[in-house]
Amino acid sequence: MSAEPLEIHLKDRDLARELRHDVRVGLTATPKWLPPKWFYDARGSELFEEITRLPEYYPTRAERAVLTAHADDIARLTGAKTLIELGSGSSDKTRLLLDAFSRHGGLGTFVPLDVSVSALRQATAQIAADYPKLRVRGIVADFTRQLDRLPTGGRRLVAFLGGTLGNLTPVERAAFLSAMRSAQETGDWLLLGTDLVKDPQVVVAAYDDSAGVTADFNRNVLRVVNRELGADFEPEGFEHIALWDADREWIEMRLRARRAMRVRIAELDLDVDLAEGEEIRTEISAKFRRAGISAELVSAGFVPRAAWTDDGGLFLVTLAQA
Ligand code: AVJ
Repeated sequence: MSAEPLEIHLKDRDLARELRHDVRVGLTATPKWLPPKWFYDARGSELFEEITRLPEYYPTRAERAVLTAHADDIARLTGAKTLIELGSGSSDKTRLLLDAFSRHGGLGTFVPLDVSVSALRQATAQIAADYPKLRVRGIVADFTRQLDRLPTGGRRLVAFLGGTLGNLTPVERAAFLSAMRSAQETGDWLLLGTDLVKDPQVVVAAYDDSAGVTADFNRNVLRVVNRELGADFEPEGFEHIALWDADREWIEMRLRARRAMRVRIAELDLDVDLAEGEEIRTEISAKFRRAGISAELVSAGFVPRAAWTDDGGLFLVTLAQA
C-alpha cells in the first residue's frame, strides 16, 4: 500500500502564531529562553540526524541496541494492532519494531505523528514502500497538546522514543503523561525511551561535540526566528553552552551573547537587548533514574510491565500499560 495522504491537524497559520507567541514570551522573560521545538526546520532536522551519528552522542545508539535486543519481546507482550509513534522524525529506529511485528504478525497500521510535514512525507513514503502490507497514516500534530487526535480502536501501542520526554519540565511531563493516559483505553500500551543519569562528563560531551554539530544545531533556532519573523540575529555572535544541572539532573543548552547587542524582530515590532555574556536557554534534556520514571508512570495511571537498558546502562526503554 502507498502511504495515505497526511492528516494535517496543525496549520501553517497555527504554527506561525505559536512561534510568534513563544518568541515574544521567551525573549522578553528574565532569563531569556526559547522552546526546543523550533530547532526542527528542514536544516535543523538534518543537523539532528547528524548529531545522532556523532561519536559523543550515545543516546540514539544505546536506544537502538535496546530495541534490537527487545523488539520481539515488545511485539509479543503487546500484541498491538496499531503502532503510533510520537515525534517520529525519520522513523529510523521504528523499523526495528515494525520488523518484529512482521515476524510476530498482527500489526495492521502504523501512525507516525510529527510537527514536521517534510519529515513525515519522507518517512511515510519510505515505510509504506518497505512494508507493503502495512497501512501507513501520517498525522501532522503537536503531541504536547493534540493527543486527542490519536486514532482510536484496536490494541494500540504508543511509542515515544529518543528521550524526547526529557525536553519537558517536570510539571509539563506530569501533564503530558496524564493526557497520554486519558487518550488511551485501559489495556493500551506505552513504550517510552528515556536517557539515564550518568557521569556528567559523558552527558556534557554528548551535547557539546568536538565537531561543533550541536553548536550549529543550537544556533539554528536563531536562523529560524530570523527567517520566520524577520529578525536580525547573528548566529555566530552566540557561543554554544551545554551545562549539567546536578540538582535537577538535566542538561541545559544555552546561547551566550559574545557581546552586547540589540536584536530587531521586525514581525513582532520588538527590540531585544542582550548584555555581553547574557544567555538564552534553548533546551533542557532531563536524564532519568529507573525508579523515578516508573513512579512518574504510576502517578499518571500506567502500570510499568517491563524495562530494559543497553549493556552500558546508558539508556532505558520502559513498556507500560494503561
Ligand atoms: C531529540 C530531544 C531527544 O535531548 O538529546 C540533541 C535533542 N539536543 N542534542 C536530546 C538534542 C541536543 C535530543 N532529543
